[in-house]
Amino acid sequence: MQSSLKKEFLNLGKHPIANAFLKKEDFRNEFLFDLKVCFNTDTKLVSIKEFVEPKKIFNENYPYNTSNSFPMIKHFKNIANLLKEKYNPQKVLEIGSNSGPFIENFKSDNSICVEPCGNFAKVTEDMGYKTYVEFWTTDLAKNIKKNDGEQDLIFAANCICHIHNLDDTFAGVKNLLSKDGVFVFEDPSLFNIIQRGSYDQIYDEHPHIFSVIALDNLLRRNGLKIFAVDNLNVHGGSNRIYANHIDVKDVETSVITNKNNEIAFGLDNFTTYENFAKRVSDSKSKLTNLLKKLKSDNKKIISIGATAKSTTVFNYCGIGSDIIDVISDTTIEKQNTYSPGMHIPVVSPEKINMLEYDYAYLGAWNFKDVIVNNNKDFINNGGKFITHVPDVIIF
Ligand code: JHZ
Repeated sequence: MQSSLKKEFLNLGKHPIANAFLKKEDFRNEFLFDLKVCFNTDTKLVSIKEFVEPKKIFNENYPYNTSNSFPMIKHFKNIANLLKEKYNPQKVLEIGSNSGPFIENFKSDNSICVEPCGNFAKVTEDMGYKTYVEFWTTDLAKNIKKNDGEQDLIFAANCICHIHNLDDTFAGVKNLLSKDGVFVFEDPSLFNIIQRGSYDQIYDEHPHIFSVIALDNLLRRNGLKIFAVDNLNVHGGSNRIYANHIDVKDVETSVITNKNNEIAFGLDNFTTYENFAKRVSDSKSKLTNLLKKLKSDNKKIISIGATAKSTTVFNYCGIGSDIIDVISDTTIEKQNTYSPGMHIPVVSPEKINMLEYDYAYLGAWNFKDVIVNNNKDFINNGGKFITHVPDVIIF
């Protein structure tokens, strides 16, 4: 896709697969790639330069279980109910259904899942949903149309920005969506990332980071258009995009407002990205200086949430187990492993006595309120949190 128009603005160095938590015996064979980020001056799309082969990331060992981030279960129940009320879809398809927190709100006899990670496909299959254990492509869309007919609601959360070929992705949706059908998808917002300086949302799983302006360009050239946008708080700020066939319905004001805000902020302008790169480099210096100083004062530091985001921070900033003793995470699949690249041990929160730690770095800063609320004893004991979003601070 028009690679000649891609201008690089950020180089985060060598990175592992952000969710490939590993055992000691696999350290030697760890896969690394160059994490660089580009801006396409034609479509305005922000993408990473070197894509990682999807099968290396999304396979039967994929550990990110949406249902483990407890607030997300409620989030998906709410949106499922809202979509039922608004559109009353007869047939529903979810692309990237993971462990099923969205689809479980729809009847299994008229709902279909698409999920390339075998471990999670089995979960929705066991729940009674027909599940295609495949990557989303136009070919698959054609196959589903043949077997199951057109779909009235096609939903995807934190999935479309994972797919390399967006033209093929949107052409597939166009092909399978019924005449008055809606395509609803949510992904982290580029606007929020640039505003908050959360460069850690850039990693192999996110080959693209979406602005509304770029998405509108890409959808339109594939026969779809955005008719509404919701701004969400989840994952540090996401956009929920409502799209339909290009010739249906009027465009709501939320689309125009979002596009105008993005343009006023400069998301269509390369200089904005050059400035962001400077902020990222400053954030690295501040965070590493702070952590090194605390360590030289003999402070004990834990990180909460073995996130894909913290993989980016630790690898970019060179933060290893000499600085962070341990990472705690509620996901069983991540426990008793080591973090990708920097090899910090990951353990269950149940194995941790938070009162032994002086500082807790928020690897899952997007769940700050939940984490702070769950750690009252740590705070009462004098424990402090550290975050780098939107700025490096102790609180
Ligand atoms: P969380 C994921 O990124 C990956 P990550 C993915 N690629 C994507 O697109 C984005 O989300 C949007 C744990 N936890 O949701 C659970 C605690 O330990 O921020 C999770 O492992 N204690 C699909 O990995 C992790 O933190 C807690 O109290 O950056 C949170 O991961 C809570 C609330 C969570 O996504």
